[in-house]
Amino acid sequence: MVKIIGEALPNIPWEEKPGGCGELLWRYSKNPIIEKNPTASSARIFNSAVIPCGGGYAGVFRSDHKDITMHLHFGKSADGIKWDIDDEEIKWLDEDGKPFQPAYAYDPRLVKIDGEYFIMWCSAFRGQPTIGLGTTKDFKTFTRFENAFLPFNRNGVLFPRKINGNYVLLSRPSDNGHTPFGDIFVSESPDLKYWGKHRLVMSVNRSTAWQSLKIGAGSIPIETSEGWLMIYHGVVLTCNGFVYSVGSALLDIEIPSVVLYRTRPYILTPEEPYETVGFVPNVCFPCATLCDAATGRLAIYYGAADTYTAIAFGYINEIVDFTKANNALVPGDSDVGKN
Ligand code: BMA
Repeated sequence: MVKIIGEALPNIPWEEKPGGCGELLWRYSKNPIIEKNPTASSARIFNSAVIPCGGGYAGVFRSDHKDITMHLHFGKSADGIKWDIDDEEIKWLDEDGKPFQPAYAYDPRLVKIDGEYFIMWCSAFRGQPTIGLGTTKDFKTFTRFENAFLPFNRNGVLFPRKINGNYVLLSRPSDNGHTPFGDIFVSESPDLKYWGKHRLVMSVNRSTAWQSLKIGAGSIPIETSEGWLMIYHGVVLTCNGFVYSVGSALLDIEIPSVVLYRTRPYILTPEEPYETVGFVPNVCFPCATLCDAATGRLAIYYGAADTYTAIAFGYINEIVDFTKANNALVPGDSDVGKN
């Protein structure tokens, strides 16, 4: 039996698997949970992060404004489904307490470590994409750390605790455009400022087309007795453009650069109209999960077609079992990754 190291979340958003559904994951019947034009300034809210907070939920949302610029907005919810999202973007302060706004900000992730919330996002560093990192204790004052990473990088995802004394962050170095390559790496830091011990975690898998072009970490890894459960996205370039699907992997608990298992098939791929039709068709892009350690229920929050926010449900023990039973490592995955 898979043991989940985490907290109980009895009010997790949840629906049981519909009768007759043979899939590992099933979609919320009222998807999408965030429709087009959700606030006066926002054209589309998607690829966003949520976390339990104060008996309800807090979220940091990617809002593409009606002038098509990318911003982060704060939102709150009693049930994780109906969200009250600020119309104004999050106002950051730098570490000296002076206002600082990134030129653009997108694809946030959110984690709580030792009582403090940390936000990762894709940020502009002199106009080039890299990982932004910031913190808040109360979702009222937000402090942005000075350029945490060099360009070009995306999909920064912190583990939910230190490992062997250091903070650990997954990322996907790449280039400055809609990059045609990208593998997942891991970096360590004693203080969230100085990063090193960079290692390769996981490469694209060219024998499984859905993850053959680039891959990137999705939600915060979940600690289990079988390893860190990592939900990630994989991309294939078709004659009609990119298609973003979702896969799962298990990473070694003590040495997370070692991949123990990863799925050969995807576990979610664009199928529903809100995933296949939108601003960018054929995108399922996971950025967050909610997890009830008591029951193993998992709610995966994903951006759909760069237009909507949607939820898929599953059981962690079933996802772990599926990942093991449908494993396809590529050369290098099971190495420590430091060479
Ligand atoms: C990636 C990121 C995501 C987006 C995806 C599909 O490069 O920019 O934010 O969902 O492309 O457009």
